Amino acid sequence: MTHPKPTATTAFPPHFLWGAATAPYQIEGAWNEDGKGESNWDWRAHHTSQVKGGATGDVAVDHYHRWTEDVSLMQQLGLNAYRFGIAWSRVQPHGTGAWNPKGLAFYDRLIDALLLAGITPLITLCHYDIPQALVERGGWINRDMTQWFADYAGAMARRYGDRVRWWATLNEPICIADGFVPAPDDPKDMAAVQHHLLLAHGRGVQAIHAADPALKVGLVTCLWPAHALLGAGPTAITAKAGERLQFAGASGERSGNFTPEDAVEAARQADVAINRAFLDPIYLGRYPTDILNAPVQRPIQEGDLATIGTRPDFMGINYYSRVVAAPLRKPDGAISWRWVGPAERGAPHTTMGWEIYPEGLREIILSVHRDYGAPEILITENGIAQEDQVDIHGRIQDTYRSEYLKSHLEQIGLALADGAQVRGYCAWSLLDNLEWDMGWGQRFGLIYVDYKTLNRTIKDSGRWYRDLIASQLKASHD
Ligand code: IFM
Repeated sequence: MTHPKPTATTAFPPHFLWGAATAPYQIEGAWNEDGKGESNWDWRAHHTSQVKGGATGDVAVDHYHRWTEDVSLMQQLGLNAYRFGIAWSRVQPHGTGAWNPKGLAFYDRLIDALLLAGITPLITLCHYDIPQALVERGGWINRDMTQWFADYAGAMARRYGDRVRWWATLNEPICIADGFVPAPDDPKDMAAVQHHLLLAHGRGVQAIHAADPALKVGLVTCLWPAHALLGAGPTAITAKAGERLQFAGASGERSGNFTPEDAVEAARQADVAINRAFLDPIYLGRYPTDILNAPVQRPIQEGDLATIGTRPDFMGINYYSRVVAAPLRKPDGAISWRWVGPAERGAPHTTMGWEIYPEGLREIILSVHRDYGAPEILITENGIAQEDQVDIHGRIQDTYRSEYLKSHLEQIGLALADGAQVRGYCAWSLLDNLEWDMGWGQRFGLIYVDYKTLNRTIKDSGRWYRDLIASQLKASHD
């Protein structure tokens, strides 16, 4: 099997961060060790049947005990950056009140070892998990949560800010809102959660800057360029949200009960719901009109938008795919949208059911560059889940993963050439890990983990990434 050559088309800037990312619940394990409190994810795995196959993060991939080996693997990959999360319930078991010295010390040790290995640490403060004690007080539905989060963020910045410069407040608020509120089906609660997440982010930025204005703080969102589906089947044409329909004969032609303009409107709505609902308030200080006109109002109080609009120092983008939207008709005749997955369109996709669409990365980078004042950008996650096989020699020949990473890095190279301020890239993920409700079935790692023995093996894609990093760093020093 041949792997792509370890070169991306463009030379990346000299101080580019070449990293990999993880999240605490997905890798740490030790769910109740050394004074750690229960998190919402511990509770979910223990008390519901929502996680596939009854999987839990009780042991996860045992990073809590194997972190020295994992740092050494990062060195073997030649990473100069590592994005990881702090499990809030490990450092402050109840989310307010007493701190847990052993939990705090764990991250001290990890940070110090990373620095010693020449690896820049990037911290995420909330990668979905929060202390269960806070869920019992209403979680993200409760406005007080925004202050509890800010207090936690400030404390972490005071503790680790002497050694860690890059801070992400929340990972993917859309997923936190969709999956983790106690009453996810209640639109009023959902509106409150979405607003409180943004407010928590804004207060978090302020708390971290109060600890040290030199720290770089941002929000991590999962951005999906939204395209309109025009027609049916594998040959269906797609158009970008907001794009004028320029192709011959498209405008005005009907597909079923819908016109192409209806499809473009569907894509515009998808773009608002997935991307702009989070980015507009932060970068423009206002919610999109669709959200302000929605039947269920967000509980916005005076001053909230100014807080949410506190300009972050960077934008963290997780990129996996695009959304292709088709129009739906609401009972009142208005258009709404539905996601048309790649399987339905016959497009290539991963085992997550996500279309492989590297061009969307350049598109989304350039659209945020244009629409939000050329922010500094970190690609905080990008990767592919596939069914990796270990061959008889113990090797994982995951050419598809190297190809995936290469094709996406090429798009970053093109965006850089167009002037975008991309500062770094983190592959998702360093290690195979627990994919939330999907359990153990989705392997995203550069490093294979045998879930029985917990042994780690660098996959061929990890070696490919290592060679790419080495050649890029060499080129930038020559
Ligand atoms: O595993 C997740 C990660 O925790 C958040 N971003 C998407 C990844 C793949 O689903």
